[in-house]
Amino acid sequence: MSMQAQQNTGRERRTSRTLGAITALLMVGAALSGTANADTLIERLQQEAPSNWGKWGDDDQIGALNYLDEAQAKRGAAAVRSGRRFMLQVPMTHGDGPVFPGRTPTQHFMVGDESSYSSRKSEPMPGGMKGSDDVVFMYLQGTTHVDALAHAWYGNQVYGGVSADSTVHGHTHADISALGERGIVGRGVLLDVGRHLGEGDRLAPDTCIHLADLKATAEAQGVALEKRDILLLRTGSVARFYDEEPDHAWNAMNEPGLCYSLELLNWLHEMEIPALAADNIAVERVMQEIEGEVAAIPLHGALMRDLGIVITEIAWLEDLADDSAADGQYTFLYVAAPLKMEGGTGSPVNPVAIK
Ligand code: UVW
Repeated sequence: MSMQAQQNTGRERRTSRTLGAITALLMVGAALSGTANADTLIERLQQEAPSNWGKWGDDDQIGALNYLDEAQAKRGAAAVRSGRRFMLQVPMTHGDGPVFPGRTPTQHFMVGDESSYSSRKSEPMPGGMKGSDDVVFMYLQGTTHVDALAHAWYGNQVYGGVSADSTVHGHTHADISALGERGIVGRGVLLDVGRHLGEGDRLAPDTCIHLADLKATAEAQGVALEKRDILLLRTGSVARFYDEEPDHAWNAMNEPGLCYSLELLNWLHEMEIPALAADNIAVERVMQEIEGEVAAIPLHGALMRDLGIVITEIAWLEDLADDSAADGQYTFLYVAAPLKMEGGTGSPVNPVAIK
């Protein structure tokens, strides 16, 4: 088979898997809207759940990042012992890498390189210097990324109670640039749930992570969780993608992740957790059964829209986890700077953990 034919076959396979995943989501959406139009499952569930709307004023756009003040930056810095650094982004690779079904991986194109000069399309600059240029086309969620608080909502309102019309043609409220102005800096804690509760060192597909699992993992690691900690949840899922599914359209539907519960939401609220990051596609399980009904990414609504908790997805936690298992230190200074993409739904990010 020619390379072109192989590429076409691969593309067709990916397209059909992507369409399958989207169809599954649409079917779930149709089922939900068919049964519960103005009163969806997530709306009903969230009536009992905690909310941070109004806590930092009517115009607030950064939610629980308000908790991350100077004192929290100093608390994070106090966790640094050796100075070892861990970069938590997955590689950005042309046409490859884990993305949510329906999104395409990063496309990277060279605009100018040595071939521009050897083909005489360009001339060196006066004095002889040469240079390269390139462009990317990518989903802002197409690699390790931070989501804007208004990126996910239910009903007609986004974070803070602002109309969902504010999302049209670019977010005018709670976009990613608001988080980019603030940055995410504080004490990070790795909860290696995969290593402590998984098979081998990874959680099996379809595993729900509950509050009790987070607490059991912290206890097994000998780490005391404190108010305003930034929590990094390792499932082993991104590593599984690279080991077992080099095709970008991974089976995101049955990835392990957090599962919705009021108990979890109340705990996150009481602990004033500002941000969560995970090595899976959605932090939570994509499809969840709650009270006999199916919901897709319900925690996106509960965390971002209602609590203003900032989430980071597709994080690379393997090196940090190995190092932490070796030295028993699961706390560190965590620093992540989303890009100031005005009106954007999210931002690629390369978070840094410094131990
Ligand atoms: C999904 O969970 C769909 O990913 P994101 O939050 O990046 O949109």
